Amino acid sequence: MIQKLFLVLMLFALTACGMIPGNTGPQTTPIPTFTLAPRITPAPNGSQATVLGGKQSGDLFVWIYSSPNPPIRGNNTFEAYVADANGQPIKDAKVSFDVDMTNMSHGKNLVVANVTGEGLYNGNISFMMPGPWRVIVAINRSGQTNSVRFDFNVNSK
Ligand SMILES: [Cu+2]
Repeated sequence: MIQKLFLVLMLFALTACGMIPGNTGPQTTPIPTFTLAPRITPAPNGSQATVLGGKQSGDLFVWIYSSPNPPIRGNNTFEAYVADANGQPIKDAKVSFDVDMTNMSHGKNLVVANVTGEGLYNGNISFMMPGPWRVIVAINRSGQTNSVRFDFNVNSK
């Protein structure tokens, strides 16, 4: 009886969130690890945050930083550092963060990042609940877009 009530409550909670996920198993997505190319310097100027992950897309290298790290439910500052294959910062891109959970959808949430210079782009991201989330970083340079996806967990606090 109690179990049944719990199930109903669970369903209600999931439905309230958006949609019922196809896979209800626990989906903990590890923070991606990345082996740095020898000539790339991963430390962006001025950023004190710990790197959340780094990836390559075409001739671009992208690192994201979260403050706090790991990210928490509520407000976080995300920063992307974008460099070319020679380790030179890409300073003139348009960068956005496409934010959603990986086990359910919270709808479209696109954060346009601010250019803060020297290859850094930042934006404020609010995570509605703890659990598995992803941010797709889109980097647009003169009409061409590279997208890099980062999967990570958001803590409750
Ligand atoms: Cu959710």
